[in-house]
Amino acid sequence: MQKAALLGTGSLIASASGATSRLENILSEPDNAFTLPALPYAYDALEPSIDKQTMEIHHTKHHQAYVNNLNKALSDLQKTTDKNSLEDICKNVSKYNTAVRNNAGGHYNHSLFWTLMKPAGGGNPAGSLMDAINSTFSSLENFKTTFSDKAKTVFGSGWAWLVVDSNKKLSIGTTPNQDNPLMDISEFKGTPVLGLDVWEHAYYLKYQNKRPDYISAWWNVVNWDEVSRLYSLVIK
Ligand code: MN3
Repeated sequence: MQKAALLGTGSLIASASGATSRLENILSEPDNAFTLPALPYAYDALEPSIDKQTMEIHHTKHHQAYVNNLNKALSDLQKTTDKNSLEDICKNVSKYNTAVRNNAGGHYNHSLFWTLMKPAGGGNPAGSLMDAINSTFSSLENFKTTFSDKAKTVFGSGWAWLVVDSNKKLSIGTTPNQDNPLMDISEFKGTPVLGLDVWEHAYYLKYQNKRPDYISAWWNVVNWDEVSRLYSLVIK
């Protein structure tokens, strides 16, 4: 029964190497019809850190709604000659209305978020990212504590981020709602390499009001390989 149910959602699940899962493919998708990217793992793959029901609702309902509402908001603008990528829209979001801002952010943030997790994740980053974390934050433990503290204190809904800033330095910050550090309107700017969704919809079914417990458990599913890969792309 479990297996049949999983197979039934097969179209939403691609292999980790699937082209649709790569963030850069999603970022360069033209704006005439954004689509929900496949999850690179099954809905129950991040158990027990993140439960199956939360993952399924988060992906098929919340993320799908951002995609649908972004397409609707862009078609309402009737800019039929524009084929801006998701990255272009985020970087120039001040030229758009609130519906585009909220839903382009929602689509970008979640597309990134799924790729930053994997079953049996956690552990340590490798190579140049680990060196940069050590030199910027003294140690991985200190980095995780600082990042977690930022995530815990986001008031209401929002995201915590590790970005590479304009000086190619690592920096930790937060954004409200579905804003992100790529956006020209954001006070906190940079290219995200790690992001954590601290909206209640990301954790409430399992953790209720205990956001710190969700954050602690999330470190066990962080996909450091992908964070390191994104970091390498930004600093090269
Ligand atoms: Mn979310």
